[in-house]
Amino acid sequence: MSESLEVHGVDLDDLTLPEPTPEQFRRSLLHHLQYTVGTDPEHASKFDWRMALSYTIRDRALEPWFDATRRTWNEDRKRVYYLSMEFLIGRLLEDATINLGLRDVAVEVFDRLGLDFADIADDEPDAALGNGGLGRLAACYLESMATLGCPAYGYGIRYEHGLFKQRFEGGRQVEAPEDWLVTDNPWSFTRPESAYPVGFRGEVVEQDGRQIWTPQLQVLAEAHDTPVVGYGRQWANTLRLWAAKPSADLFDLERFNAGDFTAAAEPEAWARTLSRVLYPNDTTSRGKELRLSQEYFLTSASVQDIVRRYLETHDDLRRLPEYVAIQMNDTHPAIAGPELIRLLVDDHGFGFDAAVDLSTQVLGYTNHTLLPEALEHWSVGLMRKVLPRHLQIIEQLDRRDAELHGPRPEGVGLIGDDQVRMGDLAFVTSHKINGVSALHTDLVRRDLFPALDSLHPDRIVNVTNGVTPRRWIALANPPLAQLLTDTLGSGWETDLERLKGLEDHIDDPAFREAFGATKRQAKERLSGWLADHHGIEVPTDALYDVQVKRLHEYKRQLMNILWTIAHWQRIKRDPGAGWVPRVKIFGGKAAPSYVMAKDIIRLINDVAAVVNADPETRDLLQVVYPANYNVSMAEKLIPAADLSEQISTAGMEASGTGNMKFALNGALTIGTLDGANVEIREHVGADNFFLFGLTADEVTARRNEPDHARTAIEKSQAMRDVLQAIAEGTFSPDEPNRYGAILDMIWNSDWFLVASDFDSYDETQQAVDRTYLDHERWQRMALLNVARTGYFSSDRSVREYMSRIWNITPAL
Ligand code: HBZ
Repeated sequence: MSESLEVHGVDLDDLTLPEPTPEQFRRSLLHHLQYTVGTDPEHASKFDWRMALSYTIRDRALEPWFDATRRTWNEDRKRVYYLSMEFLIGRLLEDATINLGLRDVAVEVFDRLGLDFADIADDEPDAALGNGGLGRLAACYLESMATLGCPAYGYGIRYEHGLFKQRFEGGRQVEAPEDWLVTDNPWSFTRPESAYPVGFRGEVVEQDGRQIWTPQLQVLAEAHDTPVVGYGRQWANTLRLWAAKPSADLFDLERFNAGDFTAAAEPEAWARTLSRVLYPNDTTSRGKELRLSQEYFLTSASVQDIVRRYLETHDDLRRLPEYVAIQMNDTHPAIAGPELIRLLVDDHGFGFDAAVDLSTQVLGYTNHTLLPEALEHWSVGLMRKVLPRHLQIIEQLDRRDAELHGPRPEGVGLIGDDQVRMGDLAFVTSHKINGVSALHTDLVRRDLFPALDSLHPDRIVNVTNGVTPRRWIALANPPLAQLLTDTLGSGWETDLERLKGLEDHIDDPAFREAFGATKRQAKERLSGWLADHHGIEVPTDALYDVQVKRLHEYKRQLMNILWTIAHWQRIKRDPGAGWVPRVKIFGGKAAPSYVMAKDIIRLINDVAAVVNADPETRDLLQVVYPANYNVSMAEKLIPAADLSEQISTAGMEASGTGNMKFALNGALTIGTLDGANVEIREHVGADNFFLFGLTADEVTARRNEPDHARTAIEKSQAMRDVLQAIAEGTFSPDEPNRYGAILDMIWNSDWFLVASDFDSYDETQQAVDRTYLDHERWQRMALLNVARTGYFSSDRSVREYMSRIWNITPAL
């Protein structure tokens, strides 16, 4: 803790709150209920209680927050700036409560009031400011940076509407806007004093050898800060989200006075659209001017804020890399390089080369995908229109690179085919580029940046993803957390490799029984929640087989549902064969314009309707797909899973992070050698992992074989039976041809090799059943998954970023 400090004659230490007794906590809660929320216990709604609780908890977050901020200034520490278009933070109340060490007190106080803490916490809307893995990773890393005492800011956009809400109508996905900000957000502090102008379009003119950019449009980026408290309340960082506001001169008074009210308000409306909605695509977002403008809006405001903060206590920008590390979460903020160069050259008088060197030392770039459609490209024309000065800088960078490195092979360079390649731009303006799993990083080197890698062989490094055990064990799975604490003592939360200690207890039947009980409790919690919130009844004594993630062909939810059909057909042929009862659980959203993914959703729901209504199989197989999968649903599903489906076509899933959450909660993985599955399997041991399918190299080879799909289908009786049932309209009797597009794709193209991997998947699923019947064996395998996956804590990942990329030492 820092020394006492006096400001305006107030000793700041006098303002700090002591650790609350239950009585103090209760008083504070009731005080907020009355004086902040404006109601009394007699009339308070769940919302009122949740707000009062949030303010009570938030009060306790402020001390570590101020303290960490003050320490960082006083000790003149280096800071990390994590730039991301997405922060999928979910709910904050319970997470903050746990990290502040107040969960027990809060539960007790609510008990005494005759209320249920969990029920109140469940009232909070999810902050769904992200699509999937990339956004959730940013949230886990923020939490780990705070826990480790790494001074850091997350910079993002305060979308008014986060990821759309999903519901099903006749099995089809229907999207509705999400509106998390409609009710007050108790976690956010508006900072009107931290507002920056961000310019767009306009012209660049040369004056005395300098380029002067006069934007045609200007908006204001206004800061909204959320404290991110680390576990153990020793440190807290800031998530700063930018909201777009029209700047005063955007309103066209002249037009207004001339009576053209709508036109006068147009620029103002445009400004607000910048922070209106999150793009719901987890792959393509190409070509959209609004998306490019959003990316620049985030990046420019953040870079201005970073430079302003540095210059408050330093005057020599040449020393920026000693104090600032900026991490770009994929290429979405890759305009940060040109923006920093622009500020250094145009506003601070740097030469171009010096500005490039400096920027490169500051910046790092994390790649999350190899999918060609996900690699960002912006047309030169659009870039010239929206960011004319930045295009000049990119062209200058491209020429400089060509001069430095001589003639370049075809396809190399920042600009080609009239497109700006954002990956290459991010690469040349960063000192480190990282992939997110060992396999992915190898493929980034080999397939994505082979030329740049040979020019800069030390730049590409690996940092395998991780997840925070505070949210994904302590919060999501309290019974397991309690068992860990009882067995290992406290401390595993911040030193997850201690889970290894569980192996010492694996031969103790009582311990295994206690472990099994945590899974049972999680299943009971889940089945209660499914009944209450989705009207779905599921048995608790079945194998829970879960695939939850964005809908994408490469993730192969299709293969999973096809196998489900095969399994159903088999049960029907021989109902008495001693089947393991299974609940197949699906969850996830499809990008609204992704037709094939939406077809797959509909097929899953159609299969569910038929299978669940079948009296012959009902007790042995159920298919459920609760709508609107999000972070808080994940917190309920993952602890209850026995089997984790990680079945992407090898070489296509950069890492996966759900795979880690499941293993840490004692689910066994059925998976391909893809992304971090490879490392999970190495850690848990091949015997404790259900491996199937082609390897990444085999996938490449197989795709070159003509008719690979047809050949595979012809070899597989099971696959043919399934496809025939679909073609006959078994699952869409009123419209037998409903799945014609899927069938045509499987027979004739099958880029994702569903047919090629089907039999291997099928055999492995049967091995899953056999193993599950051996209760003790399954229990041991599950335990070993928990014990051996401590490596996948995001604390380990963040430490690697700190040492390999950011060159920063934590303050704790
Ligand atoms: O990032 C995911 C990867 O698919 C997954 O394998 C990895 O574990 C995770 C974290 O590293 N990628 C995404 O989630 N990507 C996006 O959500 C995305 C969002 C907007 C885009 C492109 C991609 O324009």
